[in-house]
Amino acid sequence: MSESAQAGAQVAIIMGSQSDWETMKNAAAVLDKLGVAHDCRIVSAHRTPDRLVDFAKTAHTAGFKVIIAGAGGAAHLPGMVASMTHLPVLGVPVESKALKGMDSLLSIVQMPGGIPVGTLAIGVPGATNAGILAASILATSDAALADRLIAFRAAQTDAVAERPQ
Ligand code: RP5
Repeated sequence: MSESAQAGAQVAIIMGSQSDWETMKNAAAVLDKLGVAHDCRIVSAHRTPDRLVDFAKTAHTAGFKVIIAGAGGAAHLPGMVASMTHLPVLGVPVESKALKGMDSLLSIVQMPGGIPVGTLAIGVPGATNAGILAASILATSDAALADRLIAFRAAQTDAVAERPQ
């Protein structure tokens, strides 16, 4: 990455294509709600391999603490990023048209021992949970964020009706 991270961004949200944004914007949205600065970029393992190497090798010095990587189909992005950084990488399998994201899921989840990618669910729930999980990781050393995360979860609980309407 030649340009520096957005001021104070601790989470990088990267995706293989503009077409992944519909899914990955849900990770950004929940990080916004929790007040976690993030930086969103398109980094393709297949179409922009040099950008991928540059991003992964400089992510730590750029100030990122967690990387969320979403990709679909032959989804090499999260694993390739994880191979080049010690930062935690959360993988989001984007739902593909042909195989409904099963290809993405299996591409991301089956990492060889030694290079972990924390793999979330296919599609929007996975992107949302990747954002929450990134915040949870950061909250282990940020008491104010932990308070916001606890409040977020309490509000979610309170929003569940006792009975169906
Ligand atoms: C992957 O190929 C991307 O992550 C995306 O999910 C999929 C399709 O990309 P586009 O053809 O829409 O650019 O690399």
